[in-house]
Amino acid sequence: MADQKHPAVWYEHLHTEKYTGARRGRIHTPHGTFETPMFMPVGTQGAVKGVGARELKDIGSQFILSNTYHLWVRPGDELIAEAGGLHKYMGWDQAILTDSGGFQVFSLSDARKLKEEGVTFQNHVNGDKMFLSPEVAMRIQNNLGSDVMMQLDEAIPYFESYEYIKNSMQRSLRWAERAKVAHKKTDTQALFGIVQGAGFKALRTESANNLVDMDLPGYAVGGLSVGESKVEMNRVLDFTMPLLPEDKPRYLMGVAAPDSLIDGVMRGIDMFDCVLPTRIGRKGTLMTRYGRVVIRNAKYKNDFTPLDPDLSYYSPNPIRKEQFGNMAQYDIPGYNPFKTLTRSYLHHLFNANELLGAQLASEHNLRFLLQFMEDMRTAIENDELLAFRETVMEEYGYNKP
Ligand code: PRF
Repeated sequence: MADQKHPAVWYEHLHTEKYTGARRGRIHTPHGTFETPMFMPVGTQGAVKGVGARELKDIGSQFILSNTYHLWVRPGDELIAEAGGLHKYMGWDQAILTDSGGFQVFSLSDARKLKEEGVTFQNHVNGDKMFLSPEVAMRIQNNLGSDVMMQLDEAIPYFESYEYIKNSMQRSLRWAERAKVAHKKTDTQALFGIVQGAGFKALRTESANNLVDMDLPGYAVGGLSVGESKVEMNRVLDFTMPLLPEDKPRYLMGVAAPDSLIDGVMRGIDMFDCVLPTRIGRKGTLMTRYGRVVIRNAKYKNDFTPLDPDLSYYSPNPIRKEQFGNMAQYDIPGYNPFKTLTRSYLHHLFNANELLGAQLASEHNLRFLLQFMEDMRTAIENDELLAFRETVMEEYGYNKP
C-alpha cells in the first residue's frame, strides 16, 4: 500500500554486484515483498497454463503476469471487478503485473487501425471491433486491480526505418502521459512506463529521458527479444540501462532464455517474464541445467532417472520461509515431483496424451527458471555472477560449436 514515503510499488536496493551492474533487491507491493532479480510466470488469460496457484507457490513464484487485452475480451474487466478483482477471481494472493495489451493487439489482430487517439482492431475471439487507447487500458487495469500496470505502447518491429521508429516511440511517450493522467488508483496500483526506440541510441535516450521526467514508479525496456540478435539486445541494454533511475524497478519484457536472463541481470534488470517455459513445456520440452530435453524422444522410454534431480520443490527463498515456517517440508521425499517421477513416466504421459504430462512439464520449466533466478541472486550476493555465467554457458551447452 502506498504510504507517505513510498508509492504502491517500490524498489529496495540490497547489493550491487562488485564486477557487473547486477542488482540484488526487493520489490514491495500491496500483495507482498518479493526478491529481485526475478522471473514472472505468465498467465495471459488469468491462468498460468496448466499450473494452478497452489503449485505456483510450491515452486516459489513471486509475481505473476497477466494480460489486459485477453481479460478485456474474455471474461471482461467489469466482470472481474464485480468478482472482487483479478487476485480474488483467480485465487492468487501475491503480486500480479498486467501488460497493457498493446503487444497482443499488434501481434494477434488483423485489420487494425492505429491513430493518435488509440488503436481500432478486431478481437481474435469473435471478431468484434474494439478500440484500445491509453485511457481504456488504464480503466481495464484499474478494474483488474493488478499491482503493476503497463502503459499502452506500440509494439513495433525491430528493423524499421528511423523515421517510423521515432514517430512510434514519440506516440508511445504521449500515450504514457495520458496513461498517467487516467490512472485512478495510485495508492494501490503502480503504472510502469515502457522505453521504446528499437536499436537507435538517440531514440532510446529520448524515450528514457522523457519517461524518467514523468517520475513513474518503475520502467520497462520494451521492443527487445523480437527477432534481433543477442549481441544487439545487449548493445541496446548497455546504453539504455544507465538512463534509468537506480531507485526504481527495471523490467525487461518477454525474455526467458537463460543466457539472456544473465545478460539482462548483469546490466541491471530486476524483472523478466516470458511465455517460453510454459509454451515449450506443454509441448514436451524441458529446460534443464544441461540444456533442453525433448521428452517425447524414444531414448527416454526406459529412462528411470528423475525428471530433474537438480530441482528442489518448496522454494528456499526467505519469503516462502516466512509463509511456511518449518522448511522441513522443503524437498520431503516423495513430495518433489521432479525428483520422484522419472523421465520414462513423463515420456509415457506425452505419448498417451495425458494432461498431466503438459502440467508437469510446464511446472518443471517454471521451477527451473525460478530456481535459476534464486541461484543468480545468491551469486550476486557473493559477487560471483561472472563465474555463475561461465558455468551456465558451459553446462547449458551455449559454448558448444
Ligand atoms: N511492449 C509491451 N509488451 C511486451 C513488449 C513490448 O515491447 C515485449 C517485447 N519483447 C514483450 N511484451 N507492452
